[in-house]
Amino acid sequence: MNNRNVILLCLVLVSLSCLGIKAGFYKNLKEENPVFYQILIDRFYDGDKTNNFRVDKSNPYGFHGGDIRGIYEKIGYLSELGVNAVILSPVIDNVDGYVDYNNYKHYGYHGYWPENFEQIEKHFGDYRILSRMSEGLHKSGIAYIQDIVLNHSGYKSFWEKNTVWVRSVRMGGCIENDEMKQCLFGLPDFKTERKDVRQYLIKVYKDLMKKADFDGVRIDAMKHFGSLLVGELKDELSKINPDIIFIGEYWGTAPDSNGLAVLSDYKTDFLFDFEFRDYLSGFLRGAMRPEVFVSYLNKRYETAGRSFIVFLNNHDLDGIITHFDVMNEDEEFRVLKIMALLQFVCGGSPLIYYGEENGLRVGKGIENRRDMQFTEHFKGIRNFYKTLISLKKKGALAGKFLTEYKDGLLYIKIENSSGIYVAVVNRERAERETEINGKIIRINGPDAYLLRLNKDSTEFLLPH
Ligand SMILES: [Ca+2]
Ligand SMILES: [Ca+2]
Ligand SMILES: [Ca+2]
Repeated sequence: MNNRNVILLCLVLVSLSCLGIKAGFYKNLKEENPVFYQILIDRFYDGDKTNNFRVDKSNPYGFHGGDIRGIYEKIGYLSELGVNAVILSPVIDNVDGYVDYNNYKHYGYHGYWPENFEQIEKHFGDYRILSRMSEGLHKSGIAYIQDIVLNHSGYKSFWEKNTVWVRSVRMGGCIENDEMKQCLFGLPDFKTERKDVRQYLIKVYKDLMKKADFDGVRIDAMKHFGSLLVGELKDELSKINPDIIFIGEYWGTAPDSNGLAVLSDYKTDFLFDFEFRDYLSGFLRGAMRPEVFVSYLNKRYETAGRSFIVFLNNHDLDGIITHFDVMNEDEEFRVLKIMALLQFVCGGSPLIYYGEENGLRVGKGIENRRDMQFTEHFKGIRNFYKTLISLKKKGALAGKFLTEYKDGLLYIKIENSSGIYVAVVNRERAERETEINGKIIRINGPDAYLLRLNKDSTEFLLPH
């Protein structure tokens, strides 16, 4: 590019940013190889002690103090990790009260029990800090995806009294054998079959988008209100940003079952792959025959494309590590690394659940929503993740894909213009030996390596 063109380009970029239009980094999420990072705001980082009313860290179902200011302060951490986009738990006001259940007071710290859709939850901050955080993320080249609730309001919210717009367990109207009209977990359900209800919900999120400047949405529980509302919302939000990203949460989707049908019905850019983690742990535990896993992986790669978000853990499921028998620390670390490697090479778009990059243990039940730990539980795990993230972003982990199982080892080979990459996995405790590209490699299982095959050498990308 000559100097004149550089100056012209700079002028274009400057004027775009003056107009408040970002130079399109979030477009990469649709077109390239994004890595997502999911955050439960209350459990991430407490950046503002002044909003810590009723915070009780001894209650696993209560508020723990994390807030939007905390995320703002940790942008440097996220940027260094290298993720492309963060998905934040809902920010709108939730019911103040609690539900007494199993001797614990359950609060709306997770954000899925909305009350006032036109306010930010006071425990998390206000519009000012939200917009500052958004700007900070954008400056670091990180897209901001907001999780939004459209299906229901919180328990005992003021919405219950509005029987024209809402059906509820207390006021009646729930139709339990109808996925769209049931009261999910007993929560008051919006009558989204009504146009005025849809218009209201679209308006509040359009207003939120104008204030928060998010680049995409995670649509919570969309199976329970259907594609009409999702489509109308997309039309409206696209008027503000035509490149807006839609991620649909539709329980149970997977590329080789109902995933493609849901993708075409709902026209979202991404869906979650709810199946991968069970295949993965099944194979690694020895509960699944290697041929089954191999044929699953090969078929999955063909159908998943980039549209399926592949995750090991989230806030709704027991941690994948709980699928395994108890292991010692060293073995657990190696199993975590194998799972992360397979997650990044299997195709689709990987999502890191906060803390995984540090080995934060995701356990059973409420133990899947632990407080973030910014230090490593296993030394070296974060660098392992950083390498995977950087390879994924460069496009090195996509291309011609072939899996096979030979002599007790799983091989995944990926070929693209940047080279040939091979992941080798030994799921057993016994040591295995193999020859790749003229080099003898020994793997003491369970463990995995990622190699790049060069013309005259074999390079170990992982472990370092
Ligand atoms: Ca706080
Ligand atoms: Ca509240
Ligand atoms: Ca519903």
